[in-house]
Amino acid sequence: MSAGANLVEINFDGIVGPSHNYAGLSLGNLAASAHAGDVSYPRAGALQGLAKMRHNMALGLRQGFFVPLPRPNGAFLDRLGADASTDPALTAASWSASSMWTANAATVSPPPDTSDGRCHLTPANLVTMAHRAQEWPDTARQLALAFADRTSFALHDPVPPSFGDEGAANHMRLCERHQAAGVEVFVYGRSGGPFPARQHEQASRAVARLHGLDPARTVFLEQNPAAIAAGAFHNDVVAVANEHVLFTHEAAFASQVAAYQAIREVFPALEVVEVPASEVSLEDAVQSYLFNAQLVTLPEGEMALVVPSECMENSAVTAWLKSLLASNGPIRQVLPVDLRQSMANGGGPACLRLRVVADPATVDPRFLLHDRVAERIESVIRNYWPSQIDPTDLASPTLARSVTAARLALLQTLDLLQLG
Ligand code: SUG
Repeated sequence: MSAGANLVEINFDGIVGPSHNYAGLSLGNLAASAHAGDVSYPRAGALQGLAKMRHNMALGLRQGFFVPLPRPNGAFLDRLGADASTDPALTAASWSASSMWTANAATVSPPPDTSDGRCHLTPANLVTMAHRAQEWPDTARQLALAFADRTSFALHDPVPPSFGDEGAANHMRLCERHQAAGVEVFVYGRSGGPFPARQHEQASRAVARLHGLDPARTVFLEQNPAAIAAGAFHNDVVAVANEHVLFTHEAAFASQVAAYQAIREVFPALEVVEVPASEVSLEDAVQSYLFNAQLVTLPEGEMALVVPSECMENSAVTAWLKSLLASNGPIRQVLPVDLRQSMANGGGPACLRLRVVADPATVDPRFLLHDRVAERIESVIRNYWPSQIDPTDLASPTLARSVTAARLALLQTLDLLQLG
């Protein structure tokens, strides 16, 4: 394809799975650690996620979705010679609903950026965290179904395991408009701090090569170790880009000046909206998830920032947002959404979505959201998703059966039983 005429940005959100729980599995993810052991509310969480999708559709944006992966994952425990009595952390890992955060499902390079004019996707290996490393084979199956049109999409194998890859959460794209050739920015971390650096530089470089990106239009930046230490376990906790705008905390990158310079050299139109640490500290940024917003271009052409409602409860962040709206900058609206169930595990609006620039006609329609499908999804969630899960219940065979049945009911209603 590559003609570009019908290319649009489609956000594919992960439906919050019926096994959503708080087990504190992600070292360096401060929200997840703080909520370890709490009772979770999967039904409420899934309805919050669906409401966010509908909110964005109502703005005139294209919306897709991915279904939850099979949980509990018995094969994961089998391969470790474990069962539900071995270790609560392993059991919790096998139950994790973490695939909801589809910003970690894959890295996506749209057709205008790639050498063969197809949209390239590489599933993230997510090797750093055990509960996430089990995701990619099922994610790859789902991507292969959603993007089966080989004239439009190229799917790669994940980068080999020693090089940690966490997908689009550490990848940004700058462009005049989504349909035009862009500059792709990969952000990696270096180990050595108190928390794991999940994105390996070599993984980012491999993805760029596999996707056939023009080296002259590809930028590699190091994350600020202080940001990782403050809880920015992915770059999308401290920066987000959309079209020509980079919205970033001033302490996001190892060298902020060098980062802007490197991008400007290949993308002179760059407009940086930088938030100074003196107005919003890294701690406030991580607590509120201000940067884990969806920065979107509305059909009328102006940009809006879809932020978690936690931003409205942080006085430093609200003060800064007020000044943003009063300025004559490119971001004209701030739209809060309630994602409290996902947020308590460290997943804001941007974590829950994977951006794909594609012609919707080339995507399997079963993965595209419209009102009637949203109603059917809502009805399955209301009828089948557990209302609450106590982490101490995770070994329960009864709960396992209801979680499995809930997923199958969703697959059935979406005509996706082949993913069963
Ligand atoms: O990998 N939380 C996820 C949150 C991912 C957020 N994604 C982006 N920033 N794009 C993670 O840390 C918590 C699971 C638990 O503790 O049960 C978790 O996996």
